[in-house]
Amino acid sequence: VAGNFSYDGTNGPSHWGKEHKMCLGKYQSPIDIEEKDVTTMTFPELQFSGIEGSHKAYMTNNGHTVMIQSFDSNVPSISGGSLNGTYVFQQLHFHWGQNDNLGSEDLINNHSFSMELHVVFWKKEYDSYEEAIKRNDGLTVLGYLYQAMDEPNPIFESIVQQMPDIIGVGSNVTISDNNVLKKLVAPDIASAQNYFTYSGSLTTPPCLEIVQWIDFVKPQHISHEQLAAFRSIQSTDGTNLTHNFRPVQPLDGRTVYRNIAGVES
Ligand code: 1SD
Ligand code: ZN
Repeated sequence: VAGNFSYDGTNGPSHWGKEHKMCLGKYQSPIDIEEKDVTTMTFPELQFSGIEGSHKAYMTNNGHTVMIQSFDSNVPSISGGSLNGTYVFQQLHFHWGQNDNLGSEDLINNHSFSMELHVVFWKKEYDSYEEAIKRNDGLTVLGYLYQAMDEPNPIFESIVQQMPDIIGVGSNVTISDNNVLKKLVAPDIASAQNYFTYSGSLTTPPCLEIVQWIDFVKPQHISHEQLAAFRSIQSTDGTNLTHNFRPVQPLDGRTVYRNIAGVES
């Protein structure tokens, strides 16, 4: 069962392929992005809609990560960029490491960042997330990198403050800050067009190869203390979820593009 995977031991990443053959596929994520090897490209503008304004959101400990979902009628979506069509927000979640020197899933020039945020979207044309994951262009995930520093990042305030409420696997809490989604997802306008993009997979079983990855180049920050709160939640195997990143997978001939924003007319 997908629910049984973990990040160590006999259910760890090197064993996922036994039950989930796709985890052994050729177009897996994460990858190491080597800047010297990327192909520059000018894609149409990546567009965000339904991000401004507030969203009622709640967060869950699903045993593998801290996940945030929303049932608000104001549903975020994205289009443009390297995408063909409109993609609708499903959920966001985080990946982190046992210390501040690692934790991101994708690496840049073999450098790990301390944490990575994934914002998962499904292709609207397929009517639902469940249908979309059956299609090879079903999902797109936005990746945001965070480097640990001394200074706290105010966008994580409510999440960190409410983390004690989701220590147990399966527990959830309504997030007190109705702007949390907007703060996490809306990248500042200058950085939103500065991204790497490539075709890959879910980074967790069943590792479906259906994801257009869009990784923003410019890292943001989080404090050491804020990051420590993420490591305090429990995992499916009963221990603290101290780390939840998959090691990088072979690129195997795939092209990674970097968007170079065109001159506005
Ligand atoms: O790890 C997540 C997994 O929890 C689930 O959200 C899946 C999409 O449904 O995506 C993967 S990931 O590839 O975004 N890490
Ligand atoms: Zn993820």
